Amino acid sequence: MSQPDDTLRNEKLIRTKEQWARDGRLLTGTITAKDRLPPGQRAVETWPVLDLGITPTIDPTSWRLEIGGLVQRPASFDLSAFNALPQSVARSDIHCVTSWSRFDNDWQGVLATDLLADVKPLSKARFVLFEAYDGYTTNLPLDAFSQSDVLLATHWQGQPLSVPHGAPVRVVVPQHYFWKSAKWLRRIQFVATDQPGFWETRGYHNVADPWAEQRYS
Ligand SMILES: Nc1nc2c(c(=O)[nH]1)N[C@H]1C(S)=C(S)[C@@H](COP(=O)(O)O)O[C@H]1N2
Ligand SMILES: [Mo]
Repeated sequence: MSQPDDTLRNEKLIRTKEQWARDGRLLTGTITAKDRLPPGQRAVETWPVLDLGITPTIDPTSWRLEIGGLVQRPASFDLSAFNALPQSVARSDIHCVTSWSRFDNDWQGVLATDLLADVKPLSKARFVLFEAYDGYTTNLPLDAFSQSDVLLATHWQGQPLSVPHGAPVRVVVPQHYFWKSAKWLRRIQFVATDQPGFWETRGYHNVADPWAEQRYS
């Protein structure tokens, strides 16, 4: 075995690295955005508006949220009945399939778990379909809708949701791409068989896990 030839060592590079170690270079002591960004995403500060281009006009007095299908207690909430459900806050990140993510959104509204306790899905119910006032639809397994961070939101960062972002009530499903989070929510149907929604029938992934980069089917 031959000895390493010390004269070939890059002394300059070694000195530089030793200096970096003394300086603590690249140590920031902070968790970087990268740890919170799913693959292919970039963080944004502003909150973009994305939809089909139709912003429905919703009269608050005639607004209803219909809960139907495979539930023990179907419901038609008007705004005051909806607001009488238990209120919660939850902080989460938004991941949009168009590659932006927005961290630390403070939502207020009704947790999906609290709604489920009220309407009591039957054991046959396996999926939920969301229908919105602009005609948009999207679908989720009941298991995904039952996560503790899912809510029907009325407020964002302490303020009532704006109409372009889905007022009076939108869905927020943080662990999925944001197209699963229906704005201007009108109806939730509990069903036994999955039924792909607007984007799910147009080439988008049915599951939509951003960490697995399930953008397209
Ligand atoms: N009712 C309704 N909900 C919707 C949509 C829509 O067109 N109509 N677009 C979806 C898509 S593709 C995205 S990315 C998010 C955008 O929500 P934002 O405009 O509040 O950012 O809403 C989702 N929910
Ligand atoms: Mo989207």
